[in-house]
Order: sequence, then C-alpha cells, then structure tokens
Amino acid sequence: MSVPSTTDCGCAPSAAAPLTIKDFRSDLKPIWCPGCGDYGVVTALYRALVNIGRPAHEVAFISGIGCSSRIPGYTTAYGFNTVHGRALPVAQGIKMANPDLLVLVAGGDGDGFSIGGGHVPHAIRRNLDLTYIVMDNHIYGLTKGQMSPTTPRGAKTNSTTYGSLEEPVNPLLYVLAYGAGFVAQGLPADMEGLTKMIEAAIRYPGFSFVNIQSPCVTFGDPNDQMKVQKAKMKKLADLGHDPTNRLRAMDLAQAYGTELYTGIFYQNPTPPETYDQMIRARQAELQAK
Ligand SMILES: Cc1ncc(C[n+]2csc(CCOP(=O)(O)OP(=O)(O)O)c2C)c(N)n1
Ligand code: SF4
Repeated sequence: MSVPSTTDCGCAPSAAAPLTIKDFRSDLKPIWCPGCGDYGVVTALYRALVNIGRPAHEVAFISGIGCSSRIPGYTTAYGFNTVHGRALPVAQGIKMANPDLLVLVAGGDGDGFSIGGGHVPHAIRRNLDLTYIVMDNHIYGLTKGQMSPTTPRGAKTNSTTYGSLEEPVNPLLYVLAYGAGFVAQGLPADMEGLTKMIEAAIRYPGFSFVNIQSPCVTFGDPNDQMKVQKAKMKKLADLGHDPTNRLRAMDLAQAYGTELYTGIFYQNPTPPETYDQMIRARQAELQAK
C-alpha cells in the first residue's frame, strides 16, 4: 500500500527561481576523513533541499557535537552547532519560536542515543514538525574510536580492546516504540534512495527520523563500509513492505544489526496535529478573547 502524500508541512516552494545544490553548499570545505560516509549524507541532503524548494534562509539546521554534527556548517542554512547531546532541545526551542522555519536536526549515534538519549522520547511525544537525521557509524568518531551506544556486542574499539560486552541500542525500534510518525533508514551508498527518504521525512508533518548507516572509515569496522553495505542492503519497497503497518515495521526493525533494511519503515498515514500547530491554534484562541 502506498503512503498518501502530505502537503500541509509548509514545504511549498517559496523561491522564485528553481534552486540548485550551489544554493545550499557553503564555502566551508568539509574536514571529514577522505571516504567518510558523511560526505554522501550532506550530498543527499543538498539534493533533498533542492527538491523541497525552500530557500536556505527558511531552513535552520541544528546539531550536537561529533564529526557528523559538523554538517550544518557545510550548508548555507541557518546553523547551530550546539553542545554534545543537546541538538533536539535547541531545535525544538527554535521551531517553537519560529514555526515557519524548516528545522533539521543532525548528529551521531553517540550524540543522539547516549548523552542525548533522554531527549529523544520527549521530542517524539511532543511531535514538533522537525526532521532528525542520525549518522549512525557505531563508534565515537570525533574522539577517536571509543564504543558508542550502537557498537555491536563483541566489537573491538579503542575503549573495548577485548570486545564490547554490551547489547547495542536499536535506534529504529527505540523511536518506533516511542511513537515516531516517520521512521526510515538509508545509506550514502544508495544516494538516490537516501535523497528520496530525506525529502519524504522533511515533507512529513511531524517528528520524522532518518537513521543513516554512515560508515566511519578511520575507526569503524572494515566489514561495515560502503561496498559491503551496498551488497548487503535490502530495500523495503522491494520486499513489498507496507509502511503504514507500524507493527510490521517494528518486526522488521528488530533485525537492526543483522539485516540491512533501507527505506521507510513507518509513515503514519493520518499524521496527528503537531505541537507547533497546537500552539498557533491556542494563540489564535487567546487573541480572539
Ligand atoms: C558534555 C560532553 N561530553 C563529552 C564530549 C566529548 N565528545 C565529543 S563528540 C563525542 C562522541 C562523538 O560520537 P558521535 O556522536 O557518535 O558522532 P561521530 O563523531 O561518530 O559522528 C564525545 C564523547 C563533549 N564534547 N561534551
Ligand atoms: S573519524 Fe570517522 S566519522 Fe569522523 S570524519 Fe573520520 S571517518 Fe568520518
């Protein structure tokens, strides 16, 4: 079953001339290691923003701290590289202060699911219209290769010399369990698929989550790099998955770490009112008194 398109997310193009990637690429040269998956993520993001058609001055891009959290600096959107783990609270404040902005939030698996993990359920249940992109490389890249919350059990890292003894967090199952209305997973190795799902996430009116398996070439597992991922990926659309079926999505999400499913796991076909819409309605009600 296909997901009905949603058009009430404020994503209608407001620029006169068609936008190009140049409109979103900043002058700052990325300093990621050559081959880092995050290069592909920023490219997919530029492409998605071109397709959305809103100019850079209508976009705010918020991140935490980490290699992946550098990403707002490589765009011409308004950017805020906040503190480690605090991108979501800052982004929610920005969206509440100016609901007309298209708000993107990004960071690593460490930023989002260890130090910032406590913010995720609350951002989901509050349901502001923002898109949260996690570059999940299963490692702390910026601080030189310690284990992260998504490091697989048994993996040897600079802080788990004999192999991790911990069960990893499953980001897909976690956000689905908390009730996120849009949940997808992509790979920089599948640029077309990744671009489409970021675009769909932005268009979804409410909290949307995209987990990106973005390999760390320097500290990551050599068997979890782009070529291997590309060979391993299974597109949910090819498997006939119905993205409106939340329970099936949760079932598929349980395979995180073993199967590499890509595409939209879940998209709520009847998105509820967002927090920002409710604030506007409340303001209008009070002003009318
Ligand atoms: C409060 C605080 N604690 C710890 C750090 C150190 N620190 C910076 S980035 C980071 C983890 C980075 O890993 P991740 O968020 O997964 O992003 P990546 O670098 O892998 O993209 C840590 C522990 C910090 N900057 N601030
Ligand atoms: S350390 Fe890893 S995550 Fe950081 S820039 Fe290098 S390859 Fe990318």
